[in-house]
Amino acid sequence: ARAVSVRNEISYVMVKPDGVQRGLVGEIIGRFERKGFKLRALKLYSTPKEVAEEHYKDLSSKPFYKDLVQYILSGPVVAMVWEGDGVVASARKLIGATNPLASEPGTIRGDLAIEVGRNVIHGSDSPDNGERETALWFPEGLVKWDQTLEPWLK
Ligand code: 3AN
Repeated sequence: ARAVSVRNEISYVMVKPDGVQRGLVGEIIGRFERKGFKLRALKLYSTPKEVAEEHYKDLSSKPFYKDLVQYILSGPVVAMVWEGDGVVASARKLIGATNPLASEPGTIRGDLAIEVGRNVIHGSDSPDNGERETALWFPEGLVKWDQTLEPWLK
């Protein structure tokens, strides 16, 4: 059994520099808002090199690792944390497959991207990584707030 209620599940979601430069921030945030997840943190951020390297450290042996880090550092990102029951898996569905040419239409990558090396958005791939990445990108912590007009969505 989980020690923490799944209702507190969080995903670290990031509009990558191509998404920011192409003006897709509102479109992407809108999809998460309309789905009904709860925004817990949000910032436009010039990523420090150490943060980008730590974020992608599991990929450090891949041939594309250097380009990947360079891409993430090429401009500001929009860093976010979304909360909700099942948010990690659901965000991955909203985002679509890693290779945008294989992503289903209707997904963010399926609708908005064509290149794996410019795939617009990141979402955590497990609840544990949601926690780890959130701690890395938001050491200042999250915003605690009540959706006072609940229950619109449960
Ligand atoms: P996802 O972002 O869908 O979780 P991962 O974790 O396999 O995908 O890869 C992390 C990031 O590495 C991807 N978002 C993509 O930007 C980059 N990446 C993955 N595979 C490739 C590749 N073959 N060439 C270039 N970049 C890649």
